[in-house]
Amino acid sequence: MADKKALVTGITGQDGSYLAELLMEKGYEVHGIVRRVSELQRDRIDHLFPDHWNPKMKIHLHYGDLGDSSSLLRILMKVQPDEIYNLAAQSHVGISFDIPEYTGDVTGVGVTRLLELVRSIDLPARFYQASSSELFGKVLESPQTETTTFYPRSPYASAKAYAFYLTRNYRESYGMYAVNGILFNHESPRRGKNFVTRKITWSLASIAAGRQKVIPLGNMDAERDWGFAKEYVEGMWRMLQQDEPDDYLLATGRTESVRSFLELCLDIGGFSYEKQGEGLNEKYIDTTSGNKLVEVDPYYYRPAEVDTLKGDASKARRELGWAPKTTLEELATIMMESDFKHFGLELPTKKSQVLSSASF
Ligand code: NAP
Ligand code: G4F
Repeated sequence: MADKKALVTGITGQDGSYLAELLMEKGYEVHGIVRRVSELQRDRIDHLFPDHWNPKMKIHLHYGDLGDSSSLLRILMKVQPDEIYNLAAQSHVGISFDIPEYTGDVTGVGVTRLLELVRSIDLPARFYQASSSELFGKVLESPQTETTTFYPRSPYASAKAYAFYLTRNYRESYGMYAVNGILFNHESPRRGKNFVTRKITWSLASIAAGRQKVIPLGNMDAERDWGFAKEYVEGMWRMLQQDEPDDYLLATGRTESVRSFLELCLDIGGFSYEKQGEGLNEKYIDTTSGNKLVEVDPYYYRPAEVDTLKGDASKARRELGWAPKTTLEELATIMMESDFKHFGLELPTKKSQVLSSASF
């Protein structure tokens, strides 16, 4: 039997790169959609190509854009995928307030383009939509489950809400195997450097290397349910292997504040520090050098904030057999170690030795 074919939009992103690895390990022929950019930067997937990877594995890239139906049609017709993972999006919540129309077009209407093309050409492909815990926004209950009512708080979340309902609507209207994975925040050494966890780990490594002085942060009271991205892509795949299509939530069930994550990383990095002040005057001082390590910069405040998120992934655990394994302490150590390594440094504490042999 021929290998299954998967089409991954957003393959150059954090999740796309881990998912492509997973699918290749499972023997899939993987096709990814990439955008035209002025400078090729495909660091997250460079290692997947045959010269650097097992030559039996298959991966192909196609130029396209979620804003461009004709490119999507051409790719769908050519690839004829068995499974489609729609991970492409303008995925930054804060930036969505600056570019709301573009975010709506790509993150929201982009899903219509894909689903309507799949339907129009009668492609019998299973479809995964990357939905988000941002849908819960100003949360109406805690922990959040698949039945919690949405309360989006940003142009990004509003676009994702549209995409969520459209995916469900195509499943119910046309009998398509189209599912939503409502994923809570998941991080890794491949996380973009303008998301808060990676901003913290990268900046602390940069400070330790003498290349940066201060980390400016926004709302440190915000609380998130952070998991490890590599484990979450396994959940995506499992959602497309069920007898019947359904929507699932993936989360750890543990919530911590941005401030707690920062202090965890300061500890892992071996910094001696003291927190001073409150609100806009809050700062962290390096007690060895006297230098300021962290300050509040209101530039990073959002017009509307998602204060707290905490997911209950019981349904995924029960029906998909999916459960997170990596603790937040392990995740922070993996990320800190990777960023310290980038600057030619080692973590001062040796907590990370067991984790360091694996490839992330
Ligand atoms: P990411 O690192 O920001 O990756 C986004 C991907 O989408 C990149 O490959 C990007 O390409 C691509 N993309 C952006 N605009 C596009 C367009 N117009 N046409 C085609 N491709 C486009 O995001 P991620 O963290 O991997 O997240 C993957 C998906 O899950 C996103 O839809 C995100 O909203 C959703 N999600 C993420 C989380 C999380 O915690 N990570 C949680 C819930 C849901 P370039 O490389 O060219 O920029
Ligand atoms: O790391 P963040 O930018 O992630 P956010 O907004 O939770 O969104 C991420 O997770 C969603 C899942 O819930 C995804 F759907 C979405 O695509 C994305 O991957 O911000 C986390 C929190 C926010 O409350 C933010 O206000 O950290 C706060 N924060 C404080 N200082 C900061 C900063 N966020 C960023 N990006 N940069 C800061 O300096």
